[in-house]
Amino acid sequence: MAQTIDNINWYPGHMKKTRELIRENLKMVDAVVEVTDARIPVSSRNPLIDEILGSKPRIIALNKSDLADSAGSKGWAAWFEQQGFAVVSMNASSGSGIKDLLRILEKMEKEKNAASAVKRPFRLMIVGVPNVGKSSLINRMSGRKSAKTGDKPGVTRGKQWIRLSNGMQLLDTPGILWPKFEDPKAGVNLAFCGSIKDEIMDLPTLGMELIGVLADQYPDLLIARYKLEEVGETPLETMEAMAMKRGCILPGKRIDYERIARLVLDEFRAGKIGRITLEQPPAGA
Ligand SMILES: Nc1nc2c(ncn2[C@@H]2O[C@H](COP(=O)(O)OP(=O)(O)O)[C@@H](O)[C@H]2O)c(=O)[nH]1
Ligand SMILES: [Mg+2]
Repeated sequence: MAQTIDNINWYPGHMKKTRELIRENLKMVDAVVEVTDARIPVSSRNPLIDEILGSKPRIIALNKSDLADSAGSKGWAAWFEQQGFAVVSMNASSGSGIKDLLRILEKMEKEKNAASAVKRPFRLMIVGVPNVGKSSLINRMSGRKSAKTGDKPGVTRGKQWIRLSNGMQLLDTPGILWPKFEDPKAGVNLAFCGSIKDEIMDLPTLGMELIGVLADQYPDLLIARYKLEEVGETPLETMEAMAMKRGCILPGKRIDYERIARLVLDEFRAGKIGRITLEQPPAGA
């Protein structure tokens, strides 16, 4: 079952504090892993990320790649690489891709050591918007269950460095950045992925919007999963056909829009409809 995530209540003061905290932590680290959701690599990034991180060596992690279309992730990796970033496709839950991430970090460490006379442990931190998998990644990298998964910002009592098996040091608390909540499209994408409260719009509308996107971008997956003849002319038509197939019917033979919406959102978030990338890289990448 997909979980509903409470939003951190972002307000200007909180945003400013977050930025300051990250700026302080940036002084101590050699590299940053920016975690994104591979299904929505635009919507799942903080709007000021480049400004906040500056020129600090950075790896962009396309996380939850198990849920994303592999062609989509390849396209995104190419696109981010064109922007000059190191990229890794990964699954912080299973650990797949972690080795690639470590290999990139070790290469960064070598470059840094070659350039500096004084050697000290290579230090990193993880940043990203809520629910992209930051805590899961910290747990995976450290090999322990220390970081709480879920969205609540942990209460930080002093910085703790976790020593990794390759000798690097990882900051135990991630930088939690605010999402692009001013961009309605990003808000909807984040809601599709369960990363902000569903209440961004009413549930039947959110479900219908998702069905519309899936009918456009992945009609075959939708047809296969819900045993449809074809996708409808409109999202509403498709939604109604799906409701009939799944028995989401109320007394009086009325469509249970609430139930079919819940169902499609849950199945999408669990990856049951298939591997889906909702945002495609710009053409030409
Ligand atoms: N399918 C899948 N789920 C993941 C992955 N990484 C994290 N999750 C799940 O996504 C949710 C949010 O993860 P969490 O690490 O708490 O994200 P955080 O808010 O960025 O710290 C949890 O339910 C995780 O189990 C992944 O690569 N694939
Ligand atoms: Mg977390």
